[in-house]
Amino acid sequence: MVLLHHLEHSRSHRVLWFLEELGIDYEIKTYQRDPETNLAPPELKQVHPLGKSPVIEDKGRVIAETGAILEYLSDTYGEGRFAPAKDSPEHLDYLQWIHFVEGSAMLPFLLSLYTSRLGDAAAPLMPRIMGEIDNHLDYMEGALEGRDFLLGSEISAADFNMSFVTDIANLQGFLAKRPNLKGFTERTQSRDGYKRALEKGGPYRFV
Ligand SMILES: N[C@@H](CCC(=O)N[C@@H](CS)C(=O)NCC(=O)O)C(=O)O
Repeated sequence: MVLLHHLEHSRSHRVLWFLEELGIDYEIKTYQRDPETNLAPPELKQVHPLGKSPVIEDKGRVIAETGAILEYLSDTYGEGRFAPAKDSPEHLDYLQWIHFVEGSAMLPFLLSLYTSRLGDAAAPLMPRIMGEIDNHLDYMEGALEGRDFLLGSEISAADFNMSFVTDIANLQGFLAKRPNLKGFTERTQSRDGYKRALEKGGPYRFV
């Protein structure tokens, strides 16, 4: 059975949500963040050397990285529901979106988070960082023109991965002038599985 090592208030929410929508049996082990540092507890390093979440265990393997976890779960348990067929033209789009999330879109948000701790000293960096946040969000906004999800009318594992970026962008006020991304956020957050994941994994607040 799949075991999810779930850290509160984290990217792990999207894996929990995906497990809910897959409808498979799974176990969840929840970890609390350190109240002062906000870091994961040291026990997570016993699961995977990076000590981060999400991590899953299944069939004797430990799997880290949300994109890889979602691809693995989709391939193993999705029965074709959450990914286009490997020989279809959409599959390459799917791969690009899955990898775009952590490989590209998250970087400017992380830079913003870390440099904000420098106070005024971060000011010279902010125009470039904010420019890159806009660059990535504008690309996503354009991709969602006329479609409900990244690949069209059907939700795919790429959308689950993307939800962490759109949830953060929404919380930070970046979606007010981006109606396609705002709509995407409303569609993802209103799904029953998303809500069940919040009930099972605890509140989800990006800090
Ligand atoms: N690229 C990884 C990022 C994993 C990651 O940074 N997880 C954060 C949660 S949002 C974490 O565990 N942070 C706690 C820490 O660094 O101590 C993924 O997509 O899974």
